[in-house]
Amino acid sequence: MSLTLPAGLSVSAEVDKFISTAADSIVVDGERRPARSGRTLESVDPATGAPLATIAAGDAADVDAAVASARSAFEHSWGRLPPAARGRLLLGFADLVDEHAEELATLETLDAGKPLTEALYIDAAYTAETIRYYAGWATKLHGDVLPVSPAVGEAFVYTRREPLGVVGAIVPWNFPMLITSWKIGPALAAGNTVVLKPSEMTSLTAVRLAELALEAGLPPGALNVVTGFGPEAGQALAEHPDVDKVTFTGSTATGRRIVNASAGNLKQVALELGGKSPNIVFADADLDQAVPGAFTGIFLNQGEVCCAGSRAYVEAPVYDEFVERLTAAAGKVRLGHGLADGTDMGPLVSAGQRDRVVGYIESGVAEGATPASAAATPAGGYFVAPTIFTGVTDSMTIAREEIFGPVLSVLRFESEDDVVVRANASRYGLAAGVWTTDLRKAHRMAAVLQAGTVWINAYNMMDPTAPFGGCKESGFGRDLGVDAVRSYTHPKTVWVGLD
Ligand code: TXE
Repeated sequence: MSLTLPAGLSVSAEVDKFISTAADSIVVDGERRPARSGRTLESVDPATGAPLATIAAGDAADVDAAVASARSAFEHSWGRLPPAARGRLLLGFADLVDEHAEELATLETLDAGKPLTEALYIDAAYTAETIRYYAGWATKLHGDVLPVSPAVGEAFVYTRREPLGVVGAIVPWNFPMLITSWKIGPALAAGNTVVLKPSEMTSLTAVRLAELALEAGLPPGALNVVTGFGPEAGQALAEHPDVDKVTFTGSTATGRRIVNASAGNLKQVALELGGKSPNIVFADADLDQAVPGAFTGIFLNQGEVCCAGSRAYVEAPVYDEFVERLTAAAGKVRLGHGLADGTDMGPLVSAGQRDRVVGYIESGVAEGATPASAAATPAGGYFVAPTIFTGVTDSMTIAREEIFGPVLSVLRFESEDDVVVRANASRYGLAAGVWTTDLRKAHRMAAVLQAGTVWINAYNMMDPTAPFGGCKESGFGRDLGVDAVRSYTHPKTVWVGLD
């Protein structure tokens, strides 16, 4: 298939060539292949709605082959390498991601819609950094010598940090390659092998990453990719009896299915799910920081961010000024094709996601809130203008449910005690933001907010060293940081009798 782009836009020959071969998108045993069934699915450019790529629609048979390949690599190649060798190969992989950053970012923009600058400086850059960070951990995972007191005899007891085996990684469409790196970086560094199931809407960069891993010298089978639909390929991976752990980022509804599917062989599960994160602006905040902070907190990546600060709680004395300044900023957003110069915000990922977000905007109006959205939306494509709701109450649907689009509810609060109760009254607990110049208040808030991450006078800051994940129905387990790499290991206890 040859790529159709709006007038004036173009991509490199290598991007065009990669897209034209995308039907061989299943990577097993170091080879790209079509689905065993021969079935395919279509990926679209969400900025135009035009077909983008035909990719393989893998199913349980492809998952079986990929898991067998991963098991073999775990037992015979990747899993047998000394840690330093794994670390060196992962460093080479990270360097190749950097070398191909432009190509990867272009693929991500075409597939997911996000502006190219974001794809380049956030997605591609931090994918490389994450893999590089975990390359370092390959040589730093170790057990302990234990001070035991045996009832009988003498013993020397130590633990070894062992990899789990085969890891199934199921990732979503909002940060396809970045979230992939959050899973494969620590899993591979710890000596596991991986079967990756990208979203059916955004599979291109996963396939390209797997090719780059092979080019870097990772053995066939260390990183396999099965593209396909969630209920087929994803479900088969979550159920597979020879998968030792499944790590998932996506919706809370699918997270529940994965927990059920994991019960067959009692595989380990880590879930990073949805959120409805409060972003709290106190009257003593520096509004020159808080307004742009709340803006990127909700509008980065078109609002398709699991930790988006989608409930802004603003203290009464600064409420009007905050709303006025934020609405003015939102009105200036330039929506457009992610590859076009000057685009601030791209389309949502699919027609379905656009319809879901528009449905939420309609529900907000129907329940009595007032929307403001002044930015112009281009014709064609799945664009939704940044929308700011005032007159929102905590019980409205738009204040309770994850929208996953550029829609913000701004709620007024009167006191610290009031806002803590309201911020925590959510089934989610992924992230929270606090804007204040009062140090003591900031730390009091950080302690009481029910969230996996609390940002103070900041929002959406991430780093490979900083654990990320949630509590309550936002899931359990952590991506990133040392917590993540440890979670892909288990401590094996070794007793040596000394008598
Ligand atoms: O997500 P799914 P969807 C939220 C967001 C969005 C909503 C729906 O609110 O509007 O979810 O998005 C795979 N077994 N988030 O339906 O289904 C699927 O193929 C195994 C928040 O696209 O969770 C994809 O690879 N896997 C979120 C991945 O799960 C299955 C990011 C995520 O898709 C499966 C995305 C199954 N039965 C959506 N069904 C975040 N927290 O970042 C689907 N999948």
